[in-house]
Amino acid sequence: MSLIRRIDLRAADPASSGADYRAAVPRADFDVEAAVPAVHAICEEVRTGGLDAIRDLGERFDGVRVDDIRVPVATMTAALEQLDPAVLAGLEESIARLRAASINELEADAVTELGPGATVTHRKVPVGRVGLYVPGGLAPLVSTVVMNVVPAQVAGVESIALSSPPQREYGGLPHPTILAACALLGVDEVYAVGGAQAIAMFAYGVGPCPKVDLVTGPGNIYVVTAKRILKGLVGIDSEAGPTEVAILADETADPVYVAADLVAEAEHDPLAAAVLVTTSEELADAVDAELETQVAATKHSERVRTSLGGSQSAVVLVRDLEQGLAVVDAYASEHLEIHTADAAAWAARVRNAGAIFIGPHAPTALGDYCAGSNHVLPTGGCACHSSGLSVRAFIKSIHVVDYTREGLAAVKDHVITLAEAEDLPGHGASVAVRFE
Ligand code: HSO
Repeated sequence: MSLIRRIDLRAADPASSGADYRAAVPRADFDVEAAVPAVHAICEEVRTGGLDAIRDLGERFDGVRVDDIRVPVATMTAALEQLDPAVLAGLEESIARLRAASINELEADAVTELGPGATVTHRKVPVGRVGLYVPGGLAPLVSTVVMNVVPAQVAGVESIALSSPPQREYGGLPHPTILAACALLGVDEVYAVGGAQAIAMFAYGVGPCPKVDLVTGPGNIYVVTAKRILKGLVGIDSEAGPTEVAILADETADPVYVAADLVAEAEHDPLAAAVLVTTSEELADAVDAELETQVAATKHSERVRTSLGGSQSAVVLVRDLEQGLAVVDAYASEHLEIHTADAAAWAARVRNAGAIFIGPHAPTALGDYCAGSNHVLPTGGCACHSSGLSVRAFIKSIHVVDYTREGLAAVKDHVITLAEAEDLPGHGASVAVRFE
């Protein structure tokens, strides 16, 4: 009996739709709507109870009451001084690569001359203040500090606050590696607040934390639900749920690599999804066998078993790579690896994925830390409409309209006619009056 279930789509109707394929490869139960009442209550508690409510909620959910939720800068500096030099070197490389790719992403203002004396500019302006969330959870995701902070800094955000859950074993502070990364990046406004209460703190502005304009970062179901509830009051990036990888592979793929990448994904979370879509039954069998060995040897074996054994993970057999492409496109995975001959050509045809990893030497773990891409990516199928975190998430544009009398004269009759068509004569009059 294999660790991961098998779904055979080779005989599926050639006219199968994206919806058919999405139904065939379901995701883990991550019911944000069901969590709304509980999370709404938490947000209300924070809104009405302020700092005391945050302390109470920390005690209830994180098992530690924190009096001073803002982490002293000296504590972060000390964490950086004590950081393992190898970890420091890794963080520096990760920051340098992401920063280089982020700088390259910056866009100039878009200026359009529409005629004499008629100019419209989309002026790119960074958000003023952001709240970045870094989960504690099953692992201290220090890399998530980098992935949130670097694009915000490159975008030119002036005020950056970061929050991460208080840890009982560290006296109510976030994990020291997370604090060290904040110090390394020059982020000095850090809060020991986790979960939905952190998002509510950012959105309402509570205690020492002034309200932010935008919240970004991944989190558990409470964090995601709080983002959904508070969206509008603050901007959000995407709703990042349980992490997932889809691997599209043919007979040229190396089963050892494929299995290792499935295990790496499953290591995150019992709800993580690891999906292999392949044209090769031989590869599927070899990956099954490899998983037996690798899962037994891996540190978080129980968690990996739960994830691989869950209904959200599967080995999917397809009749050809065209069908495989249709399946992975419908699935719209957070991470998509392509292990086929001509992997780059197949990658070029993908419409829906948070990030694509091409060929045998671009495992998802590279993107998690050091590729220069971002690892905060759309999950749960949201890659069909959303993008991963990037500089763009921290920049908005202002439409600047600069017309002279001559420029206005050229379109005044159209404005007046359109205003009349909408039965808004005052609009037309506001233009006509300038020419009387
Ligand atoms: N794979 C996670 C990010 C991460 N992995 C952090 C390791 N550390 C979501 O993309």
